[in-house]
Amino acid sequence: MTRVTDDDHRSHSPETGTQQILPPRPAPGGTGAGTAARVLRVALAGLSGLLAGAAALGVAELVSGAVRPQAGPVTAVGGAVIDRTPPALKDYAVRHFGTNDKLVLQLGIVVVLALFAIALGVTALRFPRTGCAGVPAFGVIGVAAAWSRPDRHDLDVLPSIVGALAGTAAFWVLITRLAPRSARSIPHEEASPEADETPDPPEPEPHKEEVGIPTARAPRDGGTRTSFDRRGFVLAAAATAAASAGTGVVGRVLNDRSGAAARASRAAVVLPRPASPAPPVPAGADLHVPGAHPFLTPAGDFYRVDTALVVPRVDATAWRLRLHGLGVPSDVTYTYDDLLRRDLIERDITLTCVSNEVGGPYVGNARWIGVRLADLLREAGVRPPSRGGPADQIVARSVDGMTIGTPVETVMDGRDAMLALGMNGQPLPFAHGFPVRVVVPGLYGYVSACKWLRDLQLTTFDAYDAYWVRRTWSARAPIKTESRIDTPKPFATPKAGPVPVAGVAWAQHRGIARVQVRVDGGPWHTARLAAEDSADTWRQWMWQWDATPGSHTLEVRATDRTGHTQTRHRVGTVPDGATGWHSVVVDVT
Ligand SMILES: Nc1nc2c(c(=O)[nH]1)N[C@H]1C(S)=C(S)[C@@H](COP(=O)(O)O)O[C@H]1N2
Ligand SMILES: [Mo]
Repeated sequence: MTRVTDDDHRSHSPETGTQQILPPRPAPGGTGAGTAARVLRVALAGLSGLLAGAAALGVAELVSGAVRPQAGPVTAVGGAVIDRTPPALKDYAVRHFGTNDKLVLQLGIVVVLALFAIALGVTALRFPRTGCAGVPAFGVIGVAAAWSRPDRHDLDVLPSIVGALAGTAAFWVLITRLAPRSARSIPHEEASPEADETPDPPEPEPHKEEVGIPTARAPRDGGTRTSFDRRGFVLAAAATAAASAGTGVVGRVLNDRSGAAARASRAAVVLPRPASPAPPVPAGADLHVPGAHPFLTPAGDFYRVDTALVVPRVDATAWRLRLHGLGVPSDVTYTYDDLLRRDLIERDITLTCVSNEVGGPYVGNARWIGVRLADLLREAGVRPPSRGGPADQIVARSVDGMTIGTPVETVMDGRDAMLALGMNGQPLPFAHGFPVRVVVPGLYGYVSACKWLRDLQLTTFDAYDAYWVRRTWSARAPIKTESRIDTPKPFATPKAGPVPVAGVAWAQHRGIARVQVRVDGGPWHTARLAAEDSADTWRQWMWQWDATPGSHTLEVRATDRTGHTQTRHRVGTVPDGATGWHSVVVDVT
């Protein structure tokens, strides 16, 4: 250890245990300039922490560009947070932030990180080693998060490790620039007590023993002890900021380019004419009531619910699907072209998320093109349980580690369960599962609609709990009969007289038989139903209301073709979907 002593204040003090770069308190009668310098130094220490954090993230982004976008620390930590989010909170987030929940989560992580980085910087003024050790601690969190993801790759830990190293180095360089001129190095936290012989002089506070990590070789100006290497700090700070921005931008570009092959593979897809086309949508399926949702949901407006902070971009030419498990004599592997060359079916199917609260937006209707899943299963030797098959659950796995369990019986009962390749006439959008996803009419998405599919495994419900089932959601979840008022909107102020009340109702695979509306708890009125496309799609409805001035409550309920009328009983979305009647309060003028 190199021992450096102070020139103008020979250090005679015992180690008191406080290690600091803070200048000693100004002697009585000290100047206000000294105080200002201290404040400045604290601010710059905070800035040092921030810049070091930025450097860590920038470098991590760069490295993730070489690994994969999902490996970036913010994404990894965000993913790990999602994995551990209690169902009620996840549901709350989905509802209140909508599809922005992911942005909110990542911003939250960055804000927390920034606050801690500032705190570390300020801490380092007094405890430089502790402060510096805090930076790698964040790296450890990033590594642990990346390692805990269900879809982890070995190299996923690299961005956090390299980022933390870079951040620590930047932190050290910046913090040491803030050391008082007189203290030409950083104090040692476990300094040796060699200097203990001499008693502690009362004031100024003794200068601490130091190890030889020199600060910038600033000329000994014999100035006050509140001075530090300003020029060195400014240069180091500017360099760190530039390096953070540079690495961050290059990392972004690399991460973007990593999707190029996937984009090219999607652009090259030509969906063939389906062997079994969907019948044309009946003319009367869309009532075109202003303010009501269209019968077919454009892909760009289609709700999106998933745990992916970075949308997986899969190269269809390299994609493989493996089908295996209980009752499958030998594994089968399919390429994208294998599926594309088969007889394809085209169907209109309404998807619904179990997290959709009564009246909520997480439901959409699209025209899907794909391979009938039951055909693939039968060819592979799978029999449904009712025919003596040993597997009652088919577990779909995605490239991002999602697992979704679906009853084999349901997939093979004759409904149009499919491996979808196309949505509304186009290859699947990346956000909706390109190259291949599952669609099963009548089941909530979390038990059927696996996006970015890569593996299908036959097993049993006893043997395996899928992702959301491990998080207290029900293992089996048929979609409940529901209806929604789309117009008028809540707290609308329509004029007295005829007001169209309209919306949608759905009971996929059972079909909607009737929709009723009532005002202020009065008698039920039967709404006019739009033409039915299929039992697997939602159905628009409309009722002409003769509105009278004042505040009114509109309520809707649907009855499906099994004769079941939507229950009034309100339950939340956990564990298997919300129930209750949707109501809207309006103020007629
Ligand atoms: N890989 C993957 N697939 C997934 C999910 C997911 O988080 N990851 N979410 C499921 C849920 S909960 C729903 S409701 C549907 C939503 O499909 P969409 O985003 O195309 O509307 O996708 C399902 N498939
Ligand atoms: Mo969902």
